[in-house]
Amino acid sequence: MSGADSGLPGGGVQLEGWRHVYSGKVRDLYEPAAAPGDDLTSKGLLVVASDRVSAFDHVLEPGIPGKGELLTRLSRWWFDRLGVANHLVADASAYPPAPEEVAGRAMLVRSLEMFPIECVVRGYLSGSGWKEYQETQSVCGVALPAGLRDGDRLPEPIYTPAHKAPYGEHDENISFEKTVELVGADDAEALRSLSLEIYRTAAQIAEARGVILADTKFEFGREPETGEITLADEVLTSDSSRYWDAAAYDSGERTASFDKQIVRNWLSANWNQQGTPPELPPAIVEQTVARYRELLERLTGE
Ligand code: Q0Z
Repeated sequence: MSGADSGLPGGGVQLEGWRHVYSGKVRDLYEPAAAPGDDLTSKGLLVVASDRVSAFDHVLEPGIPGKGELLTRLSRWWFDRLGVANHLVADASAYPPAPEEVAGRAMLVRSLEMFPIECVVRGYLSGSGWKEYQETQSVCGVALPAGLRDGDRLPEPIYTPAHKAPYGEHDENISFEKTVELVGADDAEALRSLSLEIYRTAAQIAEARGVILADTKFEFGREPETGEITLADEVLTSDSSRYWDAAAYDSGERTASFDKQIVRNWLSANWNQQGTPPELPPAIVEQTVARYRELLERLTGE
């Protein structure tokens, strides 16, 4: 998406009452457009999920209509079920209203002191975990049994943190010991045990609905007033997680994730990964929306 399309570099749009702070590849972050030092509004942020989709490090054209709303609904559904402190603001009355154009894909959240760690948990070997395993028979310093294949279930879920890289750079897998250096032993241990606990809870809920949660990434922050470690960002969406259909998995399929796999497959077949990626054809866009919708329906029954 270009600045000319949206009015802001990075894809965000201008929202009345809010100031654009930052855009990731697919989401935009805003703060209340109040005078600095305004006590009521200085503690909240608006996280807006767009319909943008990225693959192979490019944001693609066109977007996936409804993606932002489907993923926001999924995040909220999970936050409600996890039983851990999270960053959602319950009473929004002190804040500017979320504008109509982002209603349904915006979350009003408390501003936390974020930890610089992506808290990844893997129950299955896939993606960068599979890559690292083939080279070292371990992932992020966690030793694994020999002979595992791509897509295999792990003996037990493992915590494989990554160091958050600046925008545009790749996160780097790190050892648990490195997270101790970054945030101290107490917080490093708390982040690991919270992450494993939330993964187990979520994987069990998904499994009961015929969905495998292969892996996922959490982000945590500290509540400035209480010091409480708090689950933040989006949670357990198909952008932050790898979900598989359990029936397909059991019949030997190892790659049909509930996300933009259709987009990746089409791009692999139609682009040599040089220069600007081609526009996605309407059929690919439609199949991808349907896949995101099916995941939401399978999990939530909505
Ligand atoms: C999340 C991100 C983007 C959305 C900052 N509760 C919080 N407190 C402080 N910071 C954050 C949060 Cl969620 C925070 N991100 C990642 C980027 C849109 C979220 F462009 N960055």
